Amino acid sequence: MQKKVIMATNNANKLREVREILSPLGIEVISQSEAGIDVEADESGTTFEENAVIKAQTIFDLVDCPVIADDSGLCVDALDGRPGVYSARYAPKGQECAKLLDEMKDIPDEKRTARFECVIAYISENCLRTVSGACHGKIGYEEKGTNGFGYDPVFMYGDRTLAEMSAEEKNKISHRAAALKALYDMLSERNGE
Ligand code: ITT
Repeated sequence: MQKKVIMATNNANKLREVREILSPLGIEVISQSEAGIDVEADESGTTFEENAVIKAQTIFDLVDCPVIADDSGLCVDALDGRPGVYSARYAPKGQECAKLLDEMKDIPDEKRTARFECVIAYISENCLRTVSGACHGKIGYEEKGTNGFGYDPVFMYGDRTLAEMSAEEKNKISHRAAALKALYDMLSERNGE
């Protein structure tokens, strides 16, 4: 894997987590804003994979460096996989957990299963790859914890929410960590071919 990549995102929390995971592996992650790019890709896809590729391609067309993009979201079984690819648009920022808890107020414990999914797209001059990762848990009954972002305060992993975990703990078990590990493994193998 190249030692420097640009990350196509406007989400500072994602950027932070990707850096926390990739820096110890010797990979420098430059944000699109640090690269001087101020664009918002049109996330018109209906799958995480489509949107991850759209975001990465939009930035790759403007730079001379490998690009990664993360498309991710929360899929709740009792809601037939919603909010899924629409997780960022489900409610105004900061209100997503309250809205989800309200929508799930009558759902019994055994039906509160959910998963975070993440697809990472990687594009370089001669390569376009996607990898995915998931993190399985349950939706709790109240917001707990102040770490993380998005739906972390209501996503139970064991007996704690992701927002109650340290960054280090979350980065061992998260959907994003799993996808990035798959990416690193795949690109390391490819370099060794
Ligand atoms: P970019 O497209 O600029 O990367 P975004 O926030 O719009 O940023 P997505 O379209 O992929 O990104 O939407 C992902 C949403 O899913 C995100 O805004 C959160 O609401 C939720 N999400 C994804 N990963 C999460 C995580 O680790 N913890 C909590 N919520 C998460």
